[in-house]
Amino acid sequence: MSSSKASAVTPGPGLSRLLTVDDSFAGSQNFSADRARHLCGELEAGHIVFLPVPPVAISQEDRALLLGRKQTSSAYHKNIAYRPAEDRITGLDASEQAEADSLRRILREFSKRSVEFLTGFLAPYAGKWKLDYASYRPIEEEGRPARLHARNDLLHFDSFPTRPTNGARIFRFFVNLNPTKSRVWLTSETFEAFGPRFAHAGNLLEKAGGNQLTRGIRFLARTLHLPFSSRPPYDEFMRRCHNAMKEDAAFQENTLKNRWEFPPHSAWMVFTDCVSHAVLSGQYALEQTFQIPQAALVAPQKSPLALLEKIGGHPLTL
Ligand SMILES: O=C(O)CCC(=O)C(=O)O
Ligand SMILES: [Fe+2]
Repeated sequence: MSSSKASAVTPGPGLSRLLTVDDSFAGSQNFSADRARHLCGELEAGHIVFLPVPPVAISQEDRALLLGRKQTSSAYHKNIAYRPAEDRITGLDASEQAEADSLRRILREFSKRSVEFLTGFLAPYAGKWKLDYASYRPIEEEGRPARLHARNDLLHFDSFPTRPTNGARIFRFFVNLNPTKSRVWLTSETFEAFGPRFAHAGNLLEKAGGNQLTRGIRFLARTLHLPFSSRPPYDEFMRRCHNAMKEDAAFQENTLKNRWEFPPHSAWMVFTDCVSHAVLSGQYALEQTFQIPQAALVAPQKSPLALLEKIGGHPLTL
């Protein structure tokens, strides 16, 4: 990287690296087009961009409100999601409605500031992304009970069961709000290193793509502009891959891993569809998700969609 303000740690081929950018808080006027493109390329290849100083301001008052919630809301067990398109929050219990307005305001502002920052920082994506949900994550992740497929302490690539991306990529921006504790992640091999192996094993790609008949029906439906309500084969594959990874105890145990600690007040961003990741511990984080379409990528040929279509030899989107 040409900028003196970034450094990379290289843990090994096929594994995600960490790139530290320590002048991001200075404002997006600092980011040249070359630099933004370079960062997009690193992210798309499965690396983590780490910002020791978060570029998104959150006032002391709002921080206190978010951190104070846990003590006041004993019935609280879930993440809170914010849907920017509807300006709506979900995940609150009936007893928590009194806090709904201030939470919505805080998440709306976080979402807006994340977009403003990333518009300059990752300019190639600006305006082309689909703004997905933001979330507040107030629960301690260590020992958090969850169904196997919902466990985030097991390595996985992200796939949204209810929001298929149809080949667009899942990009996430996190801020650790915890005043004293790091958020701890594991990462392993990237999708490029590991996905194709997985696609071959267990005929996962075959199963996701359907047989020739389903492919034929899908083609016909598309040609005739008929609605065909199946999950796109790409999302079907990514979902199956996500589940299979979590079900595979030997993989979880034996795969090469790197451990990352994101300290209090730091931020990081990652394409979670190609960085195999697990969160081991940490409490109180904010997160904003974006779907980045193929057309906005700087290296679309390296996207999980392109890699899978090359292996499968047929389109995986609808
Ligand atoms: O909350 C985190 O740190 C990451 C959890 C995760 O893997 C996810 O939300 O998909
Ligand atoms: Fe995840």
